[in-house]
Amino acid sequence: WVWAVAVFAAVVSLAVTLIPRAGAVSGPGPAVRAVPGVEDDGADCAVPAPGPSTANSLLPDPFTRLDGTRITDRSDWRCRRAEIRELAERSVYGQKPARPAGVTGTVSRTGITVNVSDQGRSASFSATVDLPSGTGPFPAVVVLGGLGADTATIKASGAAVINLDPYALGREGTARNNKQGAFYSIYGSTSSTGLLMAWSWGVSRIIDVIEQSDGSVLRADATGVTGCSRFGKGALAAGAFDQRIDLTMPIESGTAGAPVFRGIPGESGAQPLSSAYSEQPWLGDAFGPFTSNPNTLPVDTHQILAMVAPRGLFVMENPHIDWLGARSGSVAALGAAEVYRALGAASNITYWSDVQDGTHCAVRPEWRTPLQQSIQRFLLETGSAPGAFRISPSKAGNLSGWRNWQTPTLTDNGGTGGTTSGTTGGTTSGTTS
Ligand code: MCU
Repeated sequence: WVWAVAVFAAVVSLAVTLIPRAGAVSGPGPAVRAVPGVEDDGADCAVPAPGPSTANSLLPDPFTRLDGTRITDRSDWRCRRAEIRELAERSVYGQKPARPAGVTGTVSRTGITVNVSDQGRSASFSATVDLPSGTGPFPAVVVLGGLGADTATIKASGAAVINLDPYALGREGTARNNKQGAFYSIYGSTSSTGLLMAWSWGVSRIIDVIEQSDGSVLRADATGVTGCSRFGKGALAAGAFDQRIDLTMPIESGTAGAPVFRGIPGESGAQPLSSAYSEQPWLGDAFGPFTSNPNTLPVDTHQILAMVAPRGLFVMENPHIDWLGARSGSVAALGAAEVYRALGAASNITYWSDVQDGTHCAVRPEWRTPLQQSIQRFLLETGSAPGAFRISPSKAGNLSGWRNWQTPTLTDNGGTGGTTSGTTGGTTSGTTS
């Protein structure tokens, strides 16, 4: 029924909120390129077994480790991220298996095929490729589920579009104990891993195949991911759990996407946690107990967004449909922006909910320029990131009411965790356009 709501949603937006990016560094910033070939760049980190989590009505501190100490250097983020990853897998999404032993496939100018074998089982899936004009090789943006992505702008900006049907990886409409699709053909129909992580795993396997190709069509070192609505939830999971993805762009993702879980019960009209958990098996089975009490979650989505840091992140939201929880979405992005700021990469996160058209998953003129800038910056390494926070006044959350931690000033002795050489990050201020 969210579609029906969209039709009646207000289309006149209010005045613009522009939050200047105070605290952004100037001069050479951190590298923003993902580590080539490293999906889980914290696999070597010693992550202690998390203890039982205590109730916390505020957002957990992204900078405090499981052992209670706080990170002090930007390079510490890599292993702190590994802790957040572990908590997010255990409590929110379910486990993402390590890269399987057997991944093969083909990349052509029109499509990608993927064959995976692991644990004695195998499965295949495919995606279509839509190249921009020019000769290539091209960077690529994986579009999950087709909905809402501005593929014309993606291509006009110089990136290929890889259209992936998420349901090939994990179908909807099945019971939690009978999950279906390529992921579950390998890991079992009773896997406790939810559909969002199955979709995310599919994106990772596509990148594996691009890496193995001769590189004449698509560049493996310049990939993005996007999707709208349920596929926006999946796009966020893809970018958070694969450090090879340079640009993550969830659109109107709603509950189980960007919005902080802790904010949902108090946000009028937002899709309840129990509804998102039961509508489809998007979330992992382990999320069940938290639907009635998100305060006991050991993580929240500000940290899941921050797993993307310092890579490119462009969060798009729709303030006209209450169901989409955009106020809680703004709180998540503001919380994640604190991590970006601490890493000296403040301009690598953009949040934009100040849009006119209330239609769910519409292609919007407001997002065209920041989309183009994001592709150019993070996939083609030209120009500068939008680095904007354009929060609709009608759905503007307040981070200060949601935290009791302060953002540390991190030293920069060990490089920024999780990235290698490449372009420099951060420009100084947000956009006013
Ligand atoms: C925002 O994403 C979902 C939402 O969680 C569902 O409740 C609704 O049915 O569908 C939305 C969606 O995916 O729309 C395409």
